[in-house]
Amino acid sequence: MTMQVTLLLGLLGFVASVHSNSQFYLPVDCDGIYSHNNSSSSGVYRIYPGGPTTPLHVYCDMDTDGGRWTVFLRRMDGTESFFRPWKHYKSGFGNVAGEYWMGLEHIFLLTQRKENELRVDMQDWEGGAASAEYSSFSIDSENNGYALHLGSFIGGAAGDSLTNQGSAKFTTFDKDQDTWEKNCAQHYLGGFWYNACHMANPTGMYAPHGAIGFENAQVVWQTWKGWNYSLKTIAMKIRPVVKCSCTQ
Ligand SMILES: [Ca+2]
Repeated sequence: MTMQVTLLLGLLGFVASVHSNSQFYLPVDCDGIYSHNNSSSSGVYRIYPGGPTTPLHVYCDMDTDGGRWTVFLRRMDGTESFFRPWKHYKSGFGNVAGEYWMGLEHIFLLTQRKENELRVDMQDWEGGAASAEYSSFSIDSENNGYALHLGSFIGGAAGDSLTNQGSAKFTTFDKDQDTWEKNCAQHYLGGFWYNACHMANPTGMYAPHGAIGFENAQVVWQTWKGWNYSLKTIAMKIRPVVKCSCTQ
């Protein structure tokens, strides 16, 4: 009897909270959060790219160039290891308030739902910052190697280091889908869309610039800082493309 009452009260409480809270909604991405409340600030939010039963915590960038960005990769202080196996890159790892990888399965679900654009923001160790922007970004399912489909480079002072890898499948040290005779992830210490192998290595070894001797295995964006420079921060983020309904 007591249990039934408790359950009933709990249920009533739930119904009341849903009822009194007009903000009860299930955003698919950070764009959905922004659409619901355009004064939302950058930070960690819960989204539902896989449906109502599978919430996912992500970092939303609500500041850069109009905001609405769902961040799927963030490096900022070296606290997280990115030299990880396939299953980790598939499901995601890290701390969404700090360094993390969202997970290929989640990225796949997000990019299947809407047409997205890609922005890559990065900082060096001297106070400089730059970005690279691409018109579209999506990936295939695991059955097709989570192959990347990258649109055109549309701007940003960092330059275009990603078109080179724009149709690559994803490779980790324990799953070689690159076009090199060896394994790019083993050699360059990350997990990424490598071909043979890269001009961009955002998941490479994190270190203060100059702290490690070997080129290319660091956090590289070649067209901005060259092969032998490990970036201080890098973030990869997507948002739905806004279709222009204006008349020409
Ligand atoms: Ca290979």
